[in-house]
Amino acid sequence: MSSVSNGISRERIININDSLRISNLHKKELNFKFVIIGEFGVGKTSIIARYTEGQFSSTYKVTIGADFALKTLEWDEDTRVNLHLWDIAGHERFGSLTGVFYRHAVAAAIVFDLTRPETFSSIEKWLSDLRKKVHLPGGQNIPVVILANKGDITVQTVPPELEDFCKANKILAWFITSAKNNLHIDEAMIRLTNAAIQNHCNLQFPLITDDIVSLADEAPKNNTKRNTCC
Ligand SMILES: Nc1nc2c(ncn2[C@@H]2O[C@H](COP(=O)(O)OP(=O)(O)OP(=O)(O)O)[C@@H](O)[C@H]2O)c(=O)[nH]1
Ligand SMILES: [Mg+2]
Repeated sequence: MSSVSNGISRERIININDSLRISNLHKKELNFKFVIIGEFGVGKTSIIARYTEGQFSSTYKVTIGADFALKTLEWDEDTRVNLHLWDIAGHERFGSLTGVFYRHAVAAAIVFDLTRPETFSSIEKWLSDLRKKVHLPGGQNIPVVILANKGDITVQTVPPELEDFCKANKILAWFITSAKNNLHIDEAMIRLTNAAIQNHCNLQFPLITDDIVSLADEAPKNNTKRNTCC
């Protein structure tokens, strides 16, 4: 029997890897498309890069059209969740394309920049565009969180109207985030994922195969507590 430096045999490691591979094969996979929207320069791309790659760059590279990133979450023993994160350009010249980019989205994060008050004012415009152009298969609005980004720069106070805006518009939750300091991004994504799983379970979304995004199998709301798949 061959052995490796810590005394565990190579065969045993291969067996453990095989067991993991087999148990992974039995996992139910849920694929959710989330769209990340908001004015240019608020930090959408940076939030996604932080969440998916654990990186931050202070260089601003404008997103053209839309970009895409994948984050896989080992949600529980039986469920893997693949988040298809669509990074939608904030510049107005791409506004006419949003309907195409929103297609099949089951949740959204609207981002504004705490250091640029005008980006908070534009949240209403982004929300109304979203609610006009995308719905859940049952016709309901998709769940939305608001991210008050660049919380590392300013004293962490949000516009006083934010709370009322969220109540009036049935926003799931808001978070002060920082792509630079990795603040509350995981929490926000978990909140959205919980809502997506809950909706998926209630509505029994069909499997979508004509797009990169598919919604498979069956699946339940809370803060950062994880819902289990049904
Ligand atoms: N200090 C700080 N800077 C940030 C943060 N998030 C983004 N930035 C900076 O803000 C600038 C714009 O960030 P992006 O992520 O490119 O903004 P965007 O929303 O994707 O912009 P568009 O692609 O044009 O829609 C970059 O220089 C980032 O480094 C943050 O949390 N804190
Ligand atoms: Mg961008």
